[in-house]
Amino acid sequence: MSVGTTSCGALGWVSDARGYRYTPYDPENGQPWPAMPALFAELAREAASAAGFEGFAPDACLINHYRPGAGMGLHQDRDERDLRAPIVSVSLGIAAVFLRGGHQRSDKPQRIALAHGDVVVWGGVDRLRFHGVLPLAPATHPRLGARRINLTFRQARA
Ligand code: MD6
Ligand code: FE
Repeated sequence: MSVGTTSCGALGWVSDARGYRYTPYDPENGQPWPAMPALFAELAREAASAAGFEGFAPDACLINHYRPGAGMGLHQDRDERDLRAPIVSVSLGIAAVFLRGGHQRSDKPQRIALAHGDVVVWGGVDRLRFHGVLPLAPATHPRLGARRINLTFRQARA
């Protein structure tokens, strides 16, 4: 089971034969990505600020859609230009187990439960930790049904 991905904001995340990168256009339709709703950007800025990262100004929001059985392998997020900026992650829908690893892929990850409405700020000395999501257990959320949506706000360009 895989994760469905799209984006909003000035830049979106694309993976194809040329690799992984941020682009201003959605390759599926050649159009700019939908604008990032102002309320989303504000929420991300406030969450970053509450965690000690002032002036966060996201230009990309990745939207990942999971069904039960889907998960995400351990990875680092290092394609943003300035790694001093944090990433703000918002989880919606059914619960997930987030894996918070170390700075080596082989470091044993800590398991963190993420529920609807949870916000994680991922920055500073922790910005390059390996992390992932265990395959989701079957469940149904009253608002979103049998799915999880994760929004990650990034400063990709600045
Ligand atoms: C997810 N999140 O929660 C996947 N990356 O579905 C991530 O890969 C992630 O939550 C960077 C920073 C925060 C994250
Ligand atoms: Fe990530």
